[in-house]
Amino acid sequence: MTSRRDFFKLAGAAVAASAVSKVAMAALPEIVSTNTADTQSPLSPLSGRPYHPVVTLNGWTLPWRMSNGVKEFHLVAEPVVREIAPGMKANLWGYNGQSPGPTIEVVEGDKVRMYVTNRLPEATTIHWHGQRLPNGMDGIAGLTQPAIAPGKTYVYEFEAKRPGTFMYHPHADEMMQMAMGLMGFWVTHPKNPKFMPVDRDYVFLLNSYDIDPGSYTPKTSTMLDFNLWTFNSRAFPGIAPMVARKGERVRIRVGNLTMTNHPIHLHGHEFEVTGTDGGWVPKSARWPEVTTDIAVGQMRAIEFIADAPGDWAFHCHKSHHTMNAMGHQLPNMLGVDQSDLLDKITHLVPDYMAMGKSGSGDMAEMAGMMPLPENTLPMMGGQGQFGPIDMGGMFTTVKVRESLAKDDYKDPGAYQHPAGKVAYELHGEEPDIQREKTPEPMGDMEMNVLKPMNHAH
Ligand SMILES: [Cu+2]
Repeated sequence: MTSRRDFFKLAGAAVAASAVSKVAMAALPEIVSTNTADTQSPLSPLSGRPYHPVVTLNGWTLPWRMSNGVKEFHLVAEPVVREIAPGMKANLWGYNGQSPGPTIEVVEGDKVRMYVTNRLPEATTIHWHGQRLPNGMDGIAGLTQPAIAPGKTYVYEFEAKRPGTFMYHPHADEMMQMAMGLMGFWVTHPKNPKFMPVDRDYVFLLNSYDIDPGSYTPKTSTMLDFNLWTFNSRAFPGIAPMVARKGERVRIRVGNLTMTNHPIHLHGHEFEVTGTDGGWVPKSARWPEVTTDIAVGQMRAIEFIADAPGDWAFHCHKSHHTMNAMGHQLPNMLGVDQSDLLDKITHLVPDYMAMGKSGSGDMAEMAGMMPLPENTLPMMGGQGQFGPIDMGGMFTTVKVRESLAKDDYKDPGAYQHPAGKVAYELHGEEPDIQREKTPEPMGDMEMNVLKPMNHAH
């Protein structure tokens, strides 16, 4: 396995060149940043209390230093280039090289010091969403602190009192700064490492952007009409799968920082909501689900036993959220015969393809064949072992395998289905079905009942 160090580029040179004074920076924790959107291995604690680290989907955890019993982290708010999926990059604002920023992991009772350096062109703050802390550490520009001007570094100090699932984001020019991707995940592990143990603990944020096909920078005044729906600023097919060995207990923690709710749906398993913004849900209060709605500003932790091997879809159930930018302004061409039109257009645009007559699935097949504007993802893309996958946006898979090492988070490839366990094409005759009339029709209406022959009555 590649060591985490390989992923980090130390940004010392960049610090000296920035508006931040070198002398002031000398006493701060080194700035660790990354330039990859890949899921990085969990960061096992080297000091402090033990815990089972989380894995950030297409993200990473920020290392810290201990200073007189205080865990110190250094977040740098700055413009970044984020690969949304292969073939598309976005100019976003993030922390330490990526958007979202790195995940912060601490333990209940830890004393925490957060250094926040602003390399954005405008003032910012960080709000530690959901935390119990002194009011003056809550990060609301104007209300609880002065805004952090460009080039300045502020310090937040508090004790991580409550174990659970949190987020961080600016509370200064929020509409702009969150639409540009300034956000990150925060996990406070319980002091007792045996409390609610799981084998795999995945975390990610739901985010959305409005980036016109062919452009790189989000439109930040959009209220509802976002066109890119992402898990941790990645769109399918750019989102890594979440993997588990058969029988493992898996937790997935999701925070929603978009402007709408997302019913998140897992195939092939039932899960329980075990945690919310407010803390852990007692066993007696949990109920089984296969879809849970996550409202704006909420966090949900779901848990299940990964007992069914396979490549199981995991996605937002709003179908427009599993589709990329190109799909949102198409007319419905179902049943429209375009052959006449095609003749005429081909004279003008030789590459023109008439699409949509029998649905829009052909968009997925054409992905890669059809010329798209530069820096634009097809509306749906991704290739499965049986063909194109008609999905984009908030879609990935949970891959459950019979054997997998404890610390193995790599994509194990496509699931090898047992013989006879895949839906198959019918060849030859239709199954023998007897059509029989109900003896007493209701009024004038006659009802036909389909009755399989081999069914006992
Ligand atoms: Cu959604």
